[in-house]
Amino acid sequence: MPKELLLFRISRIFGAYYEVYSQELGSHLAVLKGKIRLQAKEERHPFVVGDMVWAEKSGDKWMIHSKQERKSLLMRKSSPRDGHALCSNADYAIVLASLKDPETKSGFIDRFLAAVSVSNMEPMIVFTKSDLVDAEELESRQNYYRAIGYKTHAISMTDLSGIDELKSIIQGKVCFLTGNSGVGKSTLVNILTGKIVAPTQEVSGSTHKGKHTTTNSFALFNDDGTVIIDSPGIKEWGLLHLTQDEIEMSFPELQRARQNCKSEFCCDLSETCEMQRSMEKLPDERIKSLESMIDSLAQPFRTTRRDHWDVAEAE
Ligand SMILES: Nc1nc2c(ncn2[C@@H]2O[C@H](COP(=O)(O)OP(=O)(O)O)[C@@H](O)[C@H]2O)c(=O)[nH]1
Ligand SMILES: [Mg+2]
Repeated sequence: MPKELLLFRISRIFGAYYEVYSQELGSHLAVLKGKIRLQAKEERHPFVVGDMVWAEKSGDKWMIHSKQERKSLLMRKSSPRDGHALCSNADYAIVLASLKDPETKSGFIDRFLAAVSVSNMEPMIVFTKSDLVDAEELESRQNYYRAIGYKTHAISMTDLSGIDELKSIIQGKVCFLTGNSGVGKSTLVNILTGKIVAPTQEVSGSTHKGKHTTTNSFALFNDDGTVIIDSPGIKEWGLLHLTQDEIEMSFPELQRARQNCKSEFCCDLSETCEMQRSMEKLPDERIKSLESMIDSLAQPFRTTRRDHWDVAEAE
């Protein structure tokens, strides 16, 4: 008699072992069933955190039988051979950005937005540490991204301002969280899940950059159905999995212009070209980001450093 297959979400990956979760059954360790194990060997990213998998119980072991088609997949790629799937099936990809201690560079945010633009997730920019900057500066930064068309939000983990609103925005959604080290990601994850997930660390006083902290990607589950997927702090977001066209189209300003171009492959970048005019209207920092992203496609080794992953605290 065929065994019953039950649906789980992959919450963590430890080599050949998968921690899987379902609201009814809780967390379990599972391994891949023989056939799918062979298939997985062939695939570049056979399973990632966020994947929905069918599993069956065999004795006291859970065996993963198959995976559902992904709704979304977020990647980064820093060298031609080094693509990295960060998570799948998230509704929101949220970048945490702080204006101070440390300052998140706008180029990092733009790279995040480019990666998300091909992921089928909805991007959101959450400014952290609002207690450290004046309200006007924060408002103008938020307006800058809102005008382009992005969702933004501001929070402080010190006085908890903005936290309840953020909780209600993400309620019931699967949310991937990313950001440079030190922006407050671990603190936020603890607040959102009510669990002490990993000890946070002081920002190093001399450099105002975050010290290396915690972990690998993993998903946390709230009773209300909200899923938080935490990821290691990322220093630089490689985009080698995107084409130049995809990078340009990740700029909503340019995407709108493309729609007004005379033909699908117009963009002759002459004076009358809508794309050209839109590019000229981009603020300096957006232009710089765009150029840097496109340059890094041609010279991946020169312009992208290997991404920095936080070192596990336990080590
Ligand atoms: N002033 C202020 N400090 C914060 C805030 N959130 C986090 N921090 C501090 O920033 C440092 C880094 O936080 P952490 O959560 O470890 O950052 P992560 O590296 O992104 O996980 C810690 O010292 C936190 O106490 C905030 O909203 N305001
Ligand atoms: Mg952390």
